[in-house]
Amino acid sequence: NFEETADAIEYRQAAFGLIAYNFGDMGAMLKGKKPFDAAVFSARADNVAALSKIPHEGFIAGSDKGDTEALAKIWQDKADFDSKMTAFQDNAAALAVAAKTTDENNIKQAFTNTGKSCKGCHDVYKKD
Ligand code: ASC
Repeated sequence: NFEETADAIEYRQAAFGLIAYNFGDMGAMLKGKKPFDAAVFSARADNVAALSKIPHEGFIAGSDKGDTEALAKIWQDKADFDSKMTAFQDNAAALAVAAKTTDENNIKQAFTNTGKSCKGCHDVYKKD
């Protein structure tokens, strides 16, 4: 367990930073900003799927106070927040599965679904 809310905030932010790096690189490949490398793409999708399980534990009570963009609304609508986090994890797991195939449409759809999970939660629960 975390000693202080600052530790919980740091923990979840570290995971989100790694998720953003891995997901961003996948997006660069899908958007043609760099060559598509199936092995790298799949490894990054595996990373995102594993990392997606990390942040939730860091959203402890009171950790809307501090160096964070997390809104207090998270703890007011905790059940909805939790279900959005689970949906993100499910989408990320599906993306990791899709990334092991050569079905480009399926990969792109799974990537889009995962990105929507990110944005859907940020729109409601993250400061602008
Ligand atoms: C990213 C990133 C996000 C999401 C979101 C998807 O690469 O840093 O927060 O994708 O923009 O819509």
